[in-house]
Amino acid sequence: MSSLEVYINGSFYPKQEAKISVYDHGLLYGDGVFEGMRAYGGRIFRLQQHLDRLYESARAILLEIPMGSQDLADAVLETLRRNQLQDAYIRLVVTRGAGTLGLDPDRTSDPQIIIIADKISLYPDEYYQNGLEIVTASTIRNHPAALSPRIKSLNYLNNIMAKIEGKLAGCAEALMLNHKGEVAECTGDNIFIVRRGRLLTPPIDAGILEGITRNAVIELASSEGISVQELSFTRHDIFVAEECFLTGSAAEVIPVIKLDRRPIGNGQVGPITKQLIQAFHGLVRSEA
Ligand code: PXG
Repeated sequence: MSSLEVYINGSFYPKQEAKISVYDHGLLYGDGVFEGMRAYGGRIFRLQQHLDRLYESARAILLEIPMGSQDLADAVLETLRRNQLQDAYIRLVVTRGAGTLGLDPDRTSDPQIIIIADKISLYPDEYYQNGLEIVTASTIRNHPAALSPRIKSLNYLNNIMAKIEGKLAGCAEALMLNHKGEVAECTGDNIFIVRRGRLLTPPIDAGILEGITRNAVIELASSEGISVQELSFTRHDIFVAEECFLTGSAAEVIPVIKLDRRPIGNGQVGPITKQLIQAFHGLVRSEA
């Protein structure tokens, strides 16, 4: 297959030639926003919701995206077509643009709009079949008064530090708590538990990213007749839960069978998790 083509500000470049300035504040300071989404059968799952979240993230950091939502949607779809991808992972990035060596965002110009469409790299199938083990990171999620966790900014060091802790403990994901010690989310995924037959997930004000997969699973659970509530909980609730799983655009719905080396429920992938994984696959196919 020919080289992937990357969209930058209205033009397409072969992957190796897709470059932006080293003076870009996205690189120098992580000053910018992004989205990660998935395409199924050539259609992007919940594209409008991803775009809405991107524009909200940008607005929250006073970054004006120099392109309307409809044109950006067209650009995303064009990037997918050009690369002849049906099932793909799409990364949409908007940086503050090149500027002077100083934090001042007013001394930058030309925000860069970058769209990369590439093959999806999934977790090994083993994890979907048998479940993941996760550990609690000592790195907490961003304090909302420092930087809102609702902003999907290019500053992911907080989550990367937690991810490193997870990997050092031999786990592919790590649980992050909020500044109150409650469960927030994992480094790139939202979390759900099943307790006494009910599905629970932390509310947005627990300091999490409002995941699009999370919201889809909440809707799915309701339509499947599973009681679902957005409620704050602690690690205790996971230790005594029957089931646990994570959701994210990249991971989709993935079971968790151990937290901090302690089995959750009977240590096997649970029936409600299996039901929701199935339902999620049905949903993405039906929307594709
Ligand atoms: N929480 C956080 C902190 C995220 O970054 C999610 C939850 C899930 O949200 P969606 O909308 O995707 O259901 C995310 C987003 C990766 C990767 O490479 C994943 C995300 C972001 C960046 C990289 O796995 N997930």
